[in-house]
Amino acid sequence: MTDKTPIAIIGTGFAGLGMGIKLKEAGYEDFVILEQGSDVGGTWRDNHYPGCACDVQSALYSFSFEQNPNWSRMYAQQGEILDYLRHCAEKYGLMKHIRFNTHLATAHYDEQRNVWKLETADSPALWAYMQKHDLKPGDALDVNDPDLPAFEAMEVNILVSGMGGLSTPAYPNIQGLDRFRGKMFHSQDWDHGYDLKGKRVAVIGTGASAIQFVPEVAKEAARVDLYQRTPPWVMPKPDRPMKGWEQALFRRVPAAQSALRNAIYWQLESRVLALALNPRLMKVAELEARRHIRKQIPDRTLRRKVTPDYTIGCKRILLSNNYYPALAQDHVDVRTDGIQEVTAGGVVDKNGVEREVDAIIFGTGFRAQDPIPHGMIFGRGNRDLLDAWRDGAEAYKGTTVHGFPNFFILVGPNTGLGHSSMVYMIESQIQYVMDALAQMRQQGWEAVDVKEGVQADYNAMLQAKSDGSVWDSGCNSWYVNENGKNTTLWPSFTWAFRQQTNRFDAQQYVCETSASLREVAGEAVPA
Ligand code: N01
Repeated sequence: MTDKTPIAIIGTGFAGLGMGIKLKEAGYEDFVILEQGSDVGGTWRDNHYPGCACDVQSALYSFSFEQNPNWSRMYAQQGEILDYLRHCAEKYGLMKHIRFNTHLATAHYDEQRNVWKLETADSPALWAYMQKHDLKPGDALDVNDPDLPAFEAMEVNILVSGMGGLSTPAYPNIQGLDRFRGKMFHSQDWDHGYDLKGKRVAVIGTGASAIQFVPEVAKEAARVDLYQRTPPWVMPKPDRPMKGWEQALFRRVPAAQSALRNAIYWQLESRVLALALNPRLMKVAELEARRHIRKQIPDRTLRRKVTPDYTIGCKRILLSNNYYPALAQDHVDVRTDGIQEVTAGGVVDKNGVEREVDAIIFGTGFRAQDPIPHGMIFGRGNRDLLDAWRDGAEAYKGTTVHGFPNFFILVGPNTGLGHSSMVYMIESQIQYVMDALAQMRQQGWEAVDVKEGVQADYNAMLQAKSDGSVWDSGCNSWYVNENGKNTTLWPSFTWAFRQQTNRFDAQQYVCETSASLREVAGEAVPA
């Protein structure tokens, strides 16, 4: 690897921007960030539904090296987090590296030349094409279709994915959805131009997104039918505006904000004792969640409907002070009979009762099990990453995948968290990638590919750790795949992940120099 290693990063969320910032800090200038949108921000740009906010305290849900003394609340709302990310991109000089409106269509690893060959498309043109052909994000593209917008080619040595694990919306497979003549949209594609005032609205899903937007929809709509398949456990959200004197203190004494950050970190981290090590301890949290229901919902029938029957923590624990009060209103109904079909004008439940609605909003989450679309990333032997992941996504330290050299996945398999800040995990992974790049440069390695057995052993260890944890306690969640394999969550303390990723462990990789690569290609190697 030379000093001028061309690197491509995909995405400008916390992961992509954080990676760019650390590259610049280390003196790398020759890198590009591909961004399919026209602004930075990743999930915090794409999710802008009413009520969208973070459920991790902002003092922790932010870069350790760029603390923000001006957070207006303990838990910032979407707009403020997006502004923070814009500020980071500007402050650290990343804007000139970002190619906006550029969608990565395919990435093929060229084994002979040790480069990733990328094809990108102009995203507005591509989205117009997808709309015309009724394709959804994540659907495979027919590269032979002459209608498909032209792709541009580029080559890089290192490819870093900052695409995130929860970016492709999941739509329910309900009969008749295509017949519906009213308005339909997913929480991630909120149509702010659609006026909900006085409308009859069906909401499908009761996850982290829905519990934030349902209270806002209920303020406007004439009626809300909330179709709940599984109730979530919801705890009180200890949110409040930050006080003027606190912000002034954080500005003048940054160590005070670091102290708050540390306190939050260790408080959240202590939950791992129950989540991962001894789920019986979750009873304490369950008692608090039950108290929350009793306090906020007077009606016994509704209380019963919203009370889960699985161990708290098995699915993500949600935080809200206004979700239950929203459900307790007369014009909001929690429907638990399931959906049989959708008609042109409404939703039919499994008892055959049809309820007319003007709009259906999907709070049905994301395709967490296939976070990277099929047909996008091709490693050695032209193998599609999703084929390598047929039995469930897996990586080594959540970051590298055997057969996909020089490809690093931020927010990769088993790096997700149910209890703390993803920014902490992202920073850990970035440190690992930076050390990999430094060692590649020092040693003259052109390709690093994690050994197959190393990846297998690592994943066996992860699954063993997940067994017996709360995530393994029998509920249905996006954390595990249909075979019960934990493909998404880091099943331990986050500081343990940081220890693992502190240094790039080259001995676990096949590291190739140009000479050995040329040998592989059958070329004569000069003495
Ligand atoms: O999605 P979800 P989300 N028929 O997958 C239901 C992050 N996040 O967008 O539980 C009927 O949690 C499904 O039902 P069930 C966070 O990591 C973070 O809400 O599968 N219902 C469930 O109720 C979160 O975990 C923040 O039975 C169907 C819901 O849809 C992740 O994003 C804020 C259905 C999906 O819930 C995803 O959250 C928001 C069907 N066919 C989100 N299919 C922060 O604050 C699905 N459902 C950081």
